[in-house]
Amino acid sequence: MGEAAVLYAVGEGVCTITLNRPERLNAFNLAQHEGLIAALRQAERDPAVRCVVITGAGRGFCAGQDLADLGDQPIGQLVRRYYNTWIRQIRSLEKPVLAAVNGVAAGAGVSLALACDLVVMAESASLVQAFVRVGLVPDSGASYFLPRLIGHHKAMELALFGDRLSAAEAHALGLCNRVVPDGELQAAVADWAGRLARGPRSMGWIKRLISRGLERPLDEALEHEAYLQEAAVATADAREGLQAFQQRRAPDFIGR
Ligand code: T3D
Repeated sequence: MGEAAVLYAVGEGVCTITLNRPERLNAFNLAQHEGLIAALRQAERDPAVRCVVITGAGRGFCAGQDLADLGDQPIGQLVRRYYNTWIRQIRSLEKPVLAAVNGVAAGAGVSLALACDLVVMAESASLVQAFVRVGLVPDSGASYFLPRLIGHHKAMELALFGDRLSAAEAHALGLCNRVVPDGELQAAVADWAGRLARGPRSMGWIKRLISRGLERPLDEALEHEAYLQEAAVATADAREGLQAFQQRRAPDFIGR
């Protein structure tokens, strides 16, 4: 049997999901879709997982659809059944998800990174809105994420021309949180992921609130905040946070 298309590892509260088709720059075939969907499901269910990192094996992060292995499903079915599923999983997972963009991301590979809550890019990594280059339209949430993150005109420029955007350019536009030297990506990601994995239960609810922040009126946001604050204050982590503050020590959160 060949190597798994997606690798899954958990250590110290951090689940690392690695797309593992390096010879194709981790482009998606069915095995990789299924592996990613299963990995995200497992990360969601496992209480030991408090933060998720998604990265790619080899020199690429993810080159979008594998253009040499399109399978025989109609394209709409492929998009709805697979791409849309893992995008929704990432957005609804009540744990922070961090994209460690180790190399080039293209097409749906960019959408994969943008769907994550935090994006750290290696200096030599790049983003390509490749859809137009092959006569397609943005999918996997690209038309949703791009204008929200960078506005209509810049989103149109990237989507219409499909030019490669360096990590520095992506950072200047606000498409990633940080750019680090290639050799420091792993350590930088481990540092952030470790901090998130030691965070309180409320992190999942923070994600829920911020993710919906742009979509709804103030009154609805205020009510949802009040509702989730009631849930947060009832957690062991909130009790620990308060006690730690009073005792002038660092809190020891357990994620519940
Ligand atoms: O079913 C559907 O189509 C609907 C879903 C659509 C979602 C999408 O994501 S559509 C967009 C699909 N992706 C692309 O169009 C990207 C195609 N790849 C590229 O444009 C370039 O490879 C990159 C910009 C990503 C990287 O360029 P570069 O010069 O760094 O690498 P390379 O030499 O082009 O690629 C290295 C190898 O990876 C090469 O194989 P080889 O020659 O060494 O055997 C190349 O063929 C392979 N590769 C790269 N991208 C793909 C791929 N193989 C299959 N599918 C790919 N997407």
